[in-house]
Amino acid sequence: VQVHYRSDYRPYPYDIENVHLAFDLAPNATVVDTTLTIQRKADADGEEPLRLDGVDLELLLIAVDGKELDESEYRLIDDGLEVLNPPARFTLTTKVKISPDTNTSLEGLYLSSGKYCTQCEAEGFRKITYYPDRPDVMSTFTVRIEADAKEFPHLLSNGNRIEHGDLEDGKHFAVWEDPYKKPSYLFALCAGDYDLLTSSFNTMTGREVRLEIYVDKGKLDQCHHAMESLKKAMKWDEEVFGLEYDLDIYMIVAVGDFNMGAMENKGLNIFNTKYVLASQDTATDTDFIDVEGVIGHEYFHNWTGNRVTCRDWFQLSLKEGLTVFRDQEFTGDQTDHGVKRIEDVKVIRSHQFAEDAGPMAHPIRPDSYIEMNNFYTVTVYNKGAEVIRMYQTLLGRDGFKRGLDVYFERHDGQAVTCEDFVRSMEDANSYDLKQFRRWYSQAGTPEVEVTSEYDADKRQLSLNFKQSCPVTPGQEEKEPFHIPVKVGLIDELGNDIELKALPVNDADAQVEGDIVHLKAAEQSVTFDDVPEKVIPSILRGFSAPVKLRYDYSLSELIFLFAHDSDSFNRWQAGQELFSRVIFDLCDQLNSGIDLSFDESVIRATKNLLDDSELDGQFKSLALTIPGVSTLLEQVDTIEIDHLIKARNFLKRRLAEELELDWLLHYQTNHHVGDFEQDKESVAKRALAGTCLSYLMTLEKDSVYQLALKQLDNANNMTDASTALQLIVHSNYADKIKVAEDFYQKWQNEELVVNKWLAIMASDPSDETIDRIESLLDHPSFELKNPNKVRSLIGAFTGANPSQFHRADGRGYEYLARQIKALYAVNPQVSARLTGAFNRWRKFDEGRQLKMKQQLQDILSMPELSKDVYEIASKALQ
Ligand code: B3K
Ligand code: ZN
Repeated sequence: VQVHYRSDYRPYPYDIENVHLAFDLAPNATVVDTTLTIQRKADADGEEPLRLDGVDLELLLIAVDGKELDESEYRLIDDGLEVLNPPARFTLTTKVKISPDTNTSLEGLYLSSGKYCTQCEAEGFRKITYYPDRPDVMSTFTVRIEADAKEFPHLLSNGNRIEHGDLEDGKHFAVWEDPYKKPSYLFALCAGDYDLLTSSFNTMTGREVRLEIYVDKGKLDQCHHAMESLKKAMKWDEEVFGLEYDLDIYMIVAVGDFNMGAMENKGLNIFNTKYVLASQDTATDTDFIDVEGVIGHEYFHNWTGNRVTCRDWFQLSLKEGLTVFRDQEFTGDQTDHGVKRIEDVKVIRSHQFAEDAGPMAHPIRPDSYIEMNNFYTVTVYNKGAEVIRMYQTLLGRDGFKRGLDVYFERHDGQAVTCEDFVRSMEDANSYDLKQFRRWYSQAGTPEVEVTSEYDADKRQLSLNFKQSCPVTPGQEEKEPFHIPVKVGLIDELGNDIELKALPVNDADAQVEGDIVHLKAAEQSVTFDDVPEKVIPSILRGFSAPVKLRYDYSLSELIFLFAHDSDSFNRWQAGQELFSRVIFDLCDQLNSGIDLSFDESVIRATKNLLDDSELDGQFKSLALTIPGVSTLLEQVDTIEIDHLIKARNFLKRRLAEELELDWLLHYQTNHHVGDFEQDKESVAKRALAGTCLSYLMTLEKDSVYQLALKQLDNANNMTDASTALQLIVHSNYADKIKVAEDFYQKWQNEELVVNKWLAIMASDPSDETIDRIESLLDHPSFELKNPNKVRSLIGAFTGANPSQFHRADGRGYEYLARQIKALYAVNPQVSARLTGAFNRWRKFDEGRQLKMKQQLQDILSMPELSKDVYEIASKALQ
């Protein structure tokens, strides 16, 4: 296998001045005619052949300046071709044949329910034609599409449609021209018979942009939220960042078969239906927010990704980290920043920390890869967004904005690097980011240990910080990071006291406002004028993606849970409280003693539940016990059965002790009657759901009846799916009948069926494996469809720890079988599934052996895709 290294970067020796593509669409024999105007760069070596990428293409013709080449003039090589002795300036024509119908990888040009679409990022364009398929080769594209007029009335590509008309034999054509230079990964083509929703947006300079959303027939009524979201995103980017859309048309096409969420192709986004379609009946409140977020994300890419793109794929976080940060801020502005922050940090703690501590650990700017698609990770995306957020913390909102302005001024129309971004931030603010750059080069989650000392005579409190970062693959030694730690000091009454940091000589150890700039491996700061009993609140707002350790007493945590003015740390205190109880319970299970925990935890929970000042959404988050994957990242090794048992014990005890409270809050928040989707109604549904989930652990018939009633009477998918999940995941005797009825009712709504599959797969009961075995043959399931695979198999591995980690190994066997069935069909999705084994070393010996065996089996498969090979082989290293 070939490993690609960041340090090997060399510019492409040619400019491609423009690209003409002509598609004659046919399921098994699409013909692509390509004409490239090519100019050798002044400093390039003329002896070198011209290299083009190409995969799974049947070459029908190749010509230079109109003259067909004979076999001595070019050479087919692995994954490409070379033109030997090319002139300094010429046009290259190729004609290739491809087969969209048999393309199950969903990369390149493929068919999804009878409609053509493309996915080119990262390296899918080479499955369409011969081309230098790398992001630093930018060109203007003209695209002609020809197809049957009845079957494919809409023929779409990037930019503006400049021509269209009818042809013989019932065919028609359209020609599209994109005036902006772009890399091949942003190319898109769609052809099919869709329903179309149109609208328009007036930009800040008064231009009218036509907005179009194309969906499967019959789904038009589920597109309005996406359209509104798009307009909000366009407006938001103008208002917050002064960024205006640049074409006269913006199109979104929704497809049911898609490897990820969506794709930001210039002027023609292609979306997974999951992030477009939403209606009260079929989508949950979370789905609505996710649709808005992903629509925003892809729209924001038009500037951060498309206008300024990446020089090479190692720089992926340049566009993804920045764009995730932008979509997080957008969603925060539309909803609630405190709640949004907690949701985002949950992803970091449960998924990114796991990745950073496992065999796939890589810096946000990786140094090498085997398959680029494996590096669209929570590290590149979400930790990347945390790094961008830290700029804003260090430089302030204005400073960050100034840095972005310089970035766009300097690099609009270019393919650049993370280093170019850092320099823009530095230059715009005259701020030294030398040490900060280590966030780009070092993998692993830094650990920050803090102790405090109080000097009663001087009334001074010192915080002593120690930072370290664990070893990660290929990185033995780590240098200290520049970590902005936001702190507060809370007095006995729960109020923040004013921070007066003592000046220090060491310029590296400064405190600015409430930010401690941690730069050395060990560092102390002292605050003056501090009353005796203050409690430090550290890493407020999760100001850096690190693991913080501070030895709070139980009562201090409870105090913070009740009083911290920083809503993130208030939530965090509760999470730490619950975690601590769970790990204590694990110890008790290990020593075989009766389980118990401090009563004060119950009171703290009740106080939070009863706090009438608090927003319901926040309450719901604060009352949710950390999930198993988050808990796993807090310890080195774990007896998983004990962990799950301890977690269930805590939840049930809280349910028993506070039964009437949960019930009361369920009743006041659960709403029957007209459906509203304002912030307050959404919050109430969330809190009611949390209360009901506690009550369900009581296994009482009266509670089952409540859940059944909620399901039967629901006029929205949030209430319905919450109730269904609680019933299916309980021991209610008739649960399977309930599940079947739900399926019958929704069998024609694919996205709802996917929720149903995920609920079935995440049922913690022992029968689940048998059930999901048979679901593989159920009409609702289709191995070729990534959404189905994620719903059934992804939910099993990701949301069903007790069954996936069954001691008998059947969970591991099940997963391995699916990977083996899928790797040749869809390499990307099967590689994702394989990642579920990444943390195998954390488990007991028996489970370790079983997971390891499955990984070895997978590696021994014939013609294993390099996607799966990379994940499995790294896991075993
Ligand atoms: N840029 C795409 C992701 C492409 C993934 C390729 N395997 C979607 C996004 O981040 O907006
Ligand atoms: Zn993105």
